[in-house]
Amino acid sequence: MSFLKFPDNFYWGAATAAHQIEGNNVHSDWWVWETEFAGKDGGPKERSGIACDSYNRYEEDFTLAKSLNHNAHRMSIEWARIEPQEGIIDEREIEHYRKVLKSLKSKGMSTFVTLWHFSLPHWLRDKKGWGNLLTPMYFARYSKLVAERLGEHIDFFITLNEPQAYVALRHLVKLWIPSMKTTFLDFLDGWVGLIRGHNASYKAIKEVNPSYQVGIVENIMYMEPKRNTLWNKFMCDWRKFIQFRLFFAFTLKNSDFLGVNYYFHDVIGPGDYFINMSSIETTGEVSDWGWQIYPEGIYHIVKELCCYYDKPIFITENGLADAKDEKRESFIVRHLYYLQKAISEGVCVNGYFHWTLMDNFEWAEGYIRKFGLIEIDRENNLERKIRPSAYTYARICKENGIGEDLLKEFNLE
Ligand code: GCO
Repeated sequence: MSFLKFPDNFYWGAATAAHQIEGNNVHSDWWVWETEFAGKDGGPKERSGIACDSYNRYEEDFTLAKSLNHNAHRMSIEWARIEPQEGIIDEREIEHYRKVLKSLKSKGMSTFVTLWHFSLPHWLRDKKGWGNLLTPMYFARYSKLVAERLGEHIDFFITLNEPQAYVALRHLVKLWIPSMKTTFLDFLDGWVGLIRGHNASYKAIKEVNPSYQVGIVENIMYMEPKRNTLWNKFMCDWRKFIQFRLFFAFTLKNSDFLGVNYYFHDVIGPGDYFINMSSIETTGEVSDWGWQIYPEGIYHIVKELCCYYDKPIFITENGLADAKDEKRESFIVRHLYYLQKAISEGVCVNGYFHWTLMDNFEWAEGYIRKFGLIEIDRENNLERKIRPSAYTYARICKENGIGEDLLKEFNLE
């Protein structure tokens, strides 16, 4: 097989989220939860603390990303910094993010900016977060502000990151910022709030400038029936319906593009009515976190999304926990091989963002999960050390395709 080319002007980069890398996100609900419960029952394993100190070291981070040939970068703006108290805007933080975005732009990198990546301003938590009927309006107000003040430096707006995963992990699994009092109603309230939040945010950004590109990011598992029986296939469709199709049905007309985070392969049996951690595949080759590595899944999901929704797609996250960097290179090459295959069959995918640029704070897990193209040495002043796999990815970004030697090395004939 010869060189596999990606479309011209393809966006290549890595994705990050503010709370996971910036450090000292003191006005957010996550920070307050960590402060109260880290290391205890119902709390995260540890506190985020200074994280990667990217709030101060962003220039260094972007210089590294640029040196690895990334031509785009996905980051998030922290609502809790911009609006630390209800209705009070911190101008210094707006100026901070202006510098951050300008730094990317000055390096010739396109900017993909998520407005909400899981953490909320703490004042909103006291008002039940997304469960409050007014939260979509607050979110639209903040979105409008970002669009007005910083929009000139933003190429793609992402309203929400993985809303479905968030409400499920908070209110059903009760892993993230859990509350003893949480009921199924809170789950539904949060879910509806996030749908309304996306739609209100989209409209607010478009009012500022109708040409701004605005989309949403969902976690899409590759789901397939355990056996090819009618019931299993039906269950599989049902699971897709509740996991993302229903959400998309309410938000699609207000999305210029779809962002896909791909991590999981799920095999659905006759009784798997709802997400069931045990059906998520953990067999065969797995990451440090035990998640199955299933590159072919990316092909199937973008093919399906393309024919269902007919919207441009970006892979906004895809990666693995791999502290020793033993599997990352093959992970990247093989996922990109299948992505290119879908593109060559006509699927409109315009970019790929690896999760993540550097090791960071994983929501309930703390620092144990090493997803970075770059290692962060936490014992040594957060020193950034590029992992070998990052260079292979850098080569693919530079050549805008996968070389013949890599295809041979990973038996992708
Ligand atoms: C999510 C997020 C990321 C995670 C990543 C690894 O999906 O939870 O978007 O913030 O860190 O997916 O779990």
